[in-house]
Amino acid sequence: APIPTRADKFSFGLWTIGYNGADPFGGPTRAPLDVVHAVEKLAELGAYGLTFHDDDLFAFGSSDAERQTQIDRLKGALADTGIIVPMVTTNLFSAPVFKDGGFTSNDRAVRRFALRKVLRNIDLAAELGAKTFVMWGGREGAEYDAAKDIRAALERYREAVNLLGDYVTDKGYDIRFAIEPKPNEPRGDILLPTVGHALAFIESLERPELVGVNPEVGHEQMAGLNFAAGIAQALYQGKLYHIDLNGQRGIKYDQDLVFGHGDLQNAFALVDLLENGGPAGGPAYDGPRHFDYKPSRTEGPEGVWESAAANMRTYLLLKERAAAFRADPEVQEALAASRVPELSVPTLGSGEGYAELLADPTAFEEFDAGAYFDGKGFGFVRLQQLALEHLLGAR
Ligand code: GLT
Ligand code: MN
Ligand code: MN
Ligand code: MN
Repeated sequence: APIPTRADKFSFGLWTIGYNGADPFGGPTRAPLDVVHAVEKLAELGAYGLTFHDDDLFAFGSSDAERQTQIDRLKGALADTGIIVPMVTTNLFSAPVFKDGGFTSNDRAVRRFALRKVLRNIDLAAELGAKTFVMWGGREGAEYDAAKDIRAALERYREAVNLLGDYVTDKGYDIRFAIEPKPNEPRGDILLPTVGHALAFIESLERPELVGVNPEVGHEQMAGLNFAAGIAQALYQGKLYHIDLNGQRGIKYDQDLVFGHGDLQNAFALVDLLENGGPAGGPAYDGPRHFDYKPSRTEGPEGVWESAAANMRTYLLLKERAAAFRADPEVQEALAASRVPELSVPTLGSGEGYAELLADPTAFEEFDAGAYFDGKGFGFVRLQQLALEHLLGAR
């Protein structure tokens, strides 16, 4: 069985392993998790990184001294274990003041406070060497159509992200931003609900090169979308700056299950894409494999670490199965029979434009679509069954 190592770049949010099991219907089932213990356990299990929100490390409203104590304790644990902080994010959702959002609250004073909270945390991110700053705007949204001027809210979102771009540029920080989409929850509707919405928004920014996406498996699946396909487009657009791996079973509340404990076939396709989808067949993404899951509320402290290990183990098992899939000569033959590689051949010949296409009778006048098709299929079902059999370990 595969053993996770630092080279696998597995990271965890402090809020994930630190989730105490509270939900909208009941209180916590686990005691608070100390950051030093969290770092030690992650190192022991083979992870390489810890990520956090400001409020995960020091409670909202902490004094400067309390804040510094926790930062120093984290730094000590990092130095002792070699764990790094690849990503930092800001909590603009837990404190009651953010009930109508941070960057896009109707209340201007809240928006100014939110920006200050983020700027302060960007300084901490830079101090800890984080290269990515995630922005999940969970409260940026509304329940009621008349309550939010969506175009004004997007303009305020843009104003905020542009300001953050100015800040890291002027400070010379080596930090890029990653917007994390989610369709709903906690808001009835959240702004930038899917990867596609976020990608379009990013192009409207003053420094689009500083901003990419941090897609989460469950969030796209809550919108009924194909996660692996969304990741492929984010990669195609050069915008996959970070990723949140977890599991989700269909269109319902955000489950944050262990990676693979949801749509396993899509998880297989995702790992295959990340690990084997590069130009030469190697990795298409070299950033952190970040788990944003919640240890189930039914688990005690040992279940927290079992579930943390399960995320990494499942990823590595899928990586093994995906490698076997790619290496199987029958798969290669089936891919060719399905003409998958042919899609990479440009539709027009070199130097061809519409005039040449219009002048080519074989493309249209002489093309007998009925005879050409003649009942032949693409063989995609066979290909999918081969993938499934590799996933099941049957080949
Ligand atoms: C929150 C959310 C996650 C985000 C985190 C980053 S916090 O738990 O549900 O999906 O990634 O702010
Ligand atoms: Mn989630
Ligand atoms: Mn979450
Ligand atoms: Mn997430």
